[in-house]
Amino acid sequence: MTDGELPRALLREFAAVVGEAHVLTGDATAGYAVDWTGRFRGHAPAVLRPADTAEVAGVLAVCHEACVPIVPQGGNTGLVGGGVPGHGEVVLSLARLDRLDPVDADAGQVTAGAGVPLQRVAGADPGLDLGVLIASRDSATVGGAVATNAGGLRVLRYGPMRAQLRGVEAVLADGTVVSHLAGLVKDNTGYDYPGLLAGSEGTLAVITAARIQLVPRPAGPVTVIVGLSGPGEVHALARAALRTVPGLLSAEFFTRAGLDVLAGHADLVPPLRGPVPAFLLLEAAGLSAAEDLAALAGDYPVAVATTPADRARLWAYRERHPEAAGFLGVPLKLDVSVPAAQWVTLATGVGEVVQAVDPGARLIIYGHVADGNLHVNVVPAAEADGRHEDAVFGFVASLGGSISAEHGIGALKARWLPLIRSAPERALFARIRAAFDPAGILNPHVLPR
Ligand code: 2HG
Ligand code: ZN
Repeated sequence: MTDGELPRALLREFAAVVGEAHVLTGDATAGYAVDWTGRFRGHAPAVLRPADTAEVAGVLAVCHEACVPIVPQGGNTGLVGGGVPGHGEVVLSLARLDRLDPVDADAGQVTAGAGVPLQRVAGADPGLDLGVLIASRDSATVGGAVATNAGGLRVLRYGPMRAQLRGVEAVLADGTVVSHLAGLVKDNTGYDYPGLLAGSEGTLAVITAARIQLVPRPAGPVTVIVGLSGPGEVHALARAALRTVPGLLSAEFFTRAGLDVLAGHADLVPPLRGPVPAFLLLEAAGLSAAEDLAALAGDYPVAVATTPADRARLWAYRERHPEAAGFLGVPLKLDVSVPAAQWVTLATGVGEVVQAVDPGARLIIYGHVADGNLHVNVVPAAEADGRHEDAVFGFVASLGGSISAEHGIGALKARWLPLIRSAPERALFARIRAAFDPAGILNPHVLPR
């Protein structure tokens, strides 16, 4: 099915499952058909807003029967067009699956509906926290974070979303519900399908709930921003922090270029005086955090924050970077990673690589240095016809890296997957996908089929 209207009979079947008020058509679908950067725009003949797992199952049974492709959508904060109906798919919004169970204090776990925003999970227990911290946590949802295996600002300490998962409930393409939510820490009873669904980008099943292992809330966190000469010093200091700061939670990087844009458009006064080319934000918790970070920063210029308000002020420099390129135009957001030993080559070389194919392009780089992860935000001057991706992804592949560190393949990167995944690997992906979704109705245009 492509762009156009759905048969009235089908809309009536959907309404019988979710209620007429939750079958949106026409103008009401607009906000669900575009991503927040404005780069990915589509059209949804309908947006369906089920209230619970049974209604999701009912919707999928109808879609399966009628061969109607769907795009599952959570908070719509994705960056690779994976949640946008780019080919006229029906949008299945999981926003109303927002039940958060009481925290299981014995296990330190919680079961959350797919539509629960991550920030609600993080605040569920005063002594516990969610190990995954991302800037879009107020809107990004549990289902989306699992489906994309979200990473973010504390991966060096707690791992990505997959590492927090102790189980999932999901609806298969034909409407069958599978559920494994007991939260057992040890449970070797067959295939780990929750782990497989993490990062599957809505292509294998629709996640309706997740069982999440919470982590102890970090005690007395200290945040510093250190001023450095460039990627070489950033990388060296971050590696030193990994070795010498036991309570390290984050090691984040940004440059003068992004900061200048934020200073001009978002009224952020630079954190350090003087012409500082590169910045390393470190956060650590625990009794010796302040001393450990001070010893590490040595004679470099540094800003230190210990109160929640001051820490939030320092974090804003990093967390507002995803907006920076948007002030200059519609950005391409290329999220790549390389082995640790190649990160400096990537961070210092990527500017030239982009200039070679688009001399007028504006570039802002930042990211999660300890994970080998760089966010390359490009505001193209030349046509965005794939040349920027060709250049950046080709460079990354030559360094042994990945074309998606944490945002997924989505629609944006599908054609470049062969750069880093072999033909036998892709054939295996296709067989797994066909086993889960033989009719090909689940997010058919993300990840190559
Ligand atoms: C971040 O680390 C997010 O801030 C978004 O992954 C990155 O917008 C981006 O390119
Ligand atoms: Zn990131």
